[in-house]
Amino acid sequence: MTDNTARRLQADLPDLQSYWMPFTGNRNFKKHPRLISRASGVHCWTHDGHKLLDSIAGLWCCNAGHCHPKIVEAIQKQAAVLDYATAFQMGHPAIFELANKVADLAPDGMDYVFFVNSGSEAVDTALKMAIGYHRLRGEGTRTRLIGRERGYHGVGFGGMSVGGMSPNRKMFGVMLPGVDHISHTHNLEHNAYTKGQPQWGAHLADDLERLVALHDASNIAAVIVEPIAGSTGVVLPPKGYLQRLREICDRHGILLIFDEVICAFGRVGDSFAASRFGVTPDLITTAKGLTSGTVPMGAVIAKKEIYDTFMTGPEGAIEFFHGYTYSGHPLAAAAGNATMDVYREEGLFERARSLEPYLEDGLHSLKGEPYVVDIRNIGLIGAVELQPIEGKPTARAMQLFSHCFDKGVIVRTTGDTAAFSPPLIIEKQHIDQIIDTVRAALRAI
Ligand code: PXG
Ligand code: PLP
Repeated sequence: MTDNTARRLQADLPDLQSYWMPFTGNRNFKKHPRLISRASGVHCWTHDGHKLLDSIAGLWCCNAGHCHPKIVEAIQKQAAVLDYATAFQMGHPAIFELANKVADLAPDGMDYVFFVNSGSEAVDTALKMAIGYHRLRGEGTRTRLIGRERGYHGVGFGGMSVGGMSPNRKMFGVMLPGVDHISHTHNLEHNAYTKGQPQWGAHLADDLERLVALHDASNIAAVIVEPIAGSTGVVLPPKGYLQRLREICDRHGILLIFDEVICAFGRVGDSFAASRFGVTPDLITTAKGLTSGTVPMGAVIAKKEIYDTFMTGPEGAIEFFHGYTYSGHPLAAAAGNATMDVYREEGLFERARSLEPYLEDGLHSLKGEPYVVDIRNIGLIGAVELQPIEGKPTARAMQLFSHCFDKGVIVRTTGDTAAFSPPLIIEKQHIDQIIDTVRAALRAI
């Protein structure tokens, strides 16, 4: 009997063999499985009954908390009434309703919503919209796409190409041609331990001018950035940075895309980071909190001018040759509608904003603990960056993860940074538990 079989029998696990797991060390995991079998509110439980405080809301997505009864009920009802309807030349009521709700939350003038099934699909969709928009306006040379170093825009060929995290790119060849990157804004020397947005770094937006000078604006379709970079370990925009990017884009006729897959729906104490920072992009990509993580769904929110530009040509003709079999799926639509209602009824965006100082104080109280080199936060997003173990990048953060997991708290690590993005229903006592557990872990590892 292998170790794995022994464990499985002991804990009544399924056979783990055939599942090729995403973004996972498969062989290691299958030797030491961690299966989540149940969740409720801010907690989840492993297959063998270990209770965990979920400090990352699943993966930045379960903003309304796990298994919210209203969302569960809406999905159950929808499944019994309409399981599927094609989105191509057809529709169903719930998806129109959801589009209106999302457009109502979006910044003024961003009135149109295109549904997809994930953040990666949202990004690839937005990039295609940007290129198509310029072509329809007679500027077909604008095909280049600009991303940012350390950016994460999902795993499709488009998102990976504009993305800037090298492990996600290095295996996969030449990617999309005509892509370039501006520099990232992470800088410990100037900005370590800043609460909220750093003061230093707005000028880094000027790196876009360098690429405009190199490629010429007439060849550039769009710039895509995460207003707050999440996956790379939480990087906040310096004060004035996003405004400056907006100005440069306007000056050169370049579309600005905000990838708000993690920032939207209350995570930053507002409906979108665009609203919180007072900068309106041309396109917003989102997913995750759109259904509070319950049913896969993403969306691209477009300015009226972009939608209107597509609404030309003979009536009856398809305007945008793009879409997915599951675009606007009824179960996702039902989940999305219920999620928007819960956010409003429970005032969860305001709740996130009001808890921000408490999380901020808790996180920054970890300054001076072993290995801590920086702490960053905004809304209900936090990060604690650790000094890597010499020659073993990521190992320190993995030790922290394992220690916290054993003590009942899930934290997310990326590189040597621990990230926090709890459900917006979190209470102060849970924040205390997260901070206490991380503090004890730092002293123990
Ligand atoms: N854009 C951004 C900004 C994201 O954060 C995606 C696109 C892709 O979404 P999908 O739904 O295709 O995964 C994301 C996803 C992490 C982590 O560790 C974050 C994400 C995915 C996996 C891990 O922080 N965000
Ligand atoms: N591959 C094949 C052979 C298909 O028929 C389809 C959709 O019909 C796809 C890929 C795309 O699948 P989806 O629409 O779910 O993205």
